[in-house]
Amino acid sequence: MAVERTLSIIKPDAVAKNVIGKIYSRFETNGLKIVAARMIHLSRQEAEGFYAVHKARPFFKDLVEFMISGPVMVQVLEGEGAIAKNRDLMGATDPKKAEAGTIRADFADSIDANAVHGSDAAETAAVEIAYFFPALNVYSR
Ligand code: RTP
Ligand code: MG
Repeated sequence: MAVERTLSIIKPDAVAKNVIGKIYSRFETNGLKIVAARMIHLSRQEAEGFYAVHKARPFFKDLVEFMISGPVMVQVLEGEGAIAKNRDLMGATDPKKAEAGTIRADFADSIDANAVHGSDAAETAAVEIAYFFPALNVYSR
């Protein structure tokens, strides 16, 4: 399997719960390396731009409000099959439907406050990584 990069965000609910380290540990023990990271409090414009694909959806306004409700931790994860692997570790969008042992099953409260974001395909991963990290600030290792 090819080595890939994916964009991960630890959302405001999980940052507020003080579980950044616990979530990082899941990445590390499952072969995903953190090759870039920064904490940021998104502006409304940044959150709307990031989730622009969902602009027409009924949950868009609530999603943006939630994403700007506090700081988030943004990281690039690198590893074999990183995009699908991160999605597997995250679990289903709705934590009630997420498999036991996944990040969302263990740390998320609701479909709105669901602890983490992960890119869903190679194309979106490339766009999302570029959205937050200039190439020089990603450290392949
Ligand atoms: P994410 O983009 O945050 O990683 O989540 P995802 O791929 O699992 O889900 P996606 O369909 O991309 O939706 C983005 C976020 O919008 C909220 N959402 N609410 N009420 C609803 O039906 C609904 N559907 C989606 C979730 O917070 C989801 O993470
Ligand atoms: Mg998504």
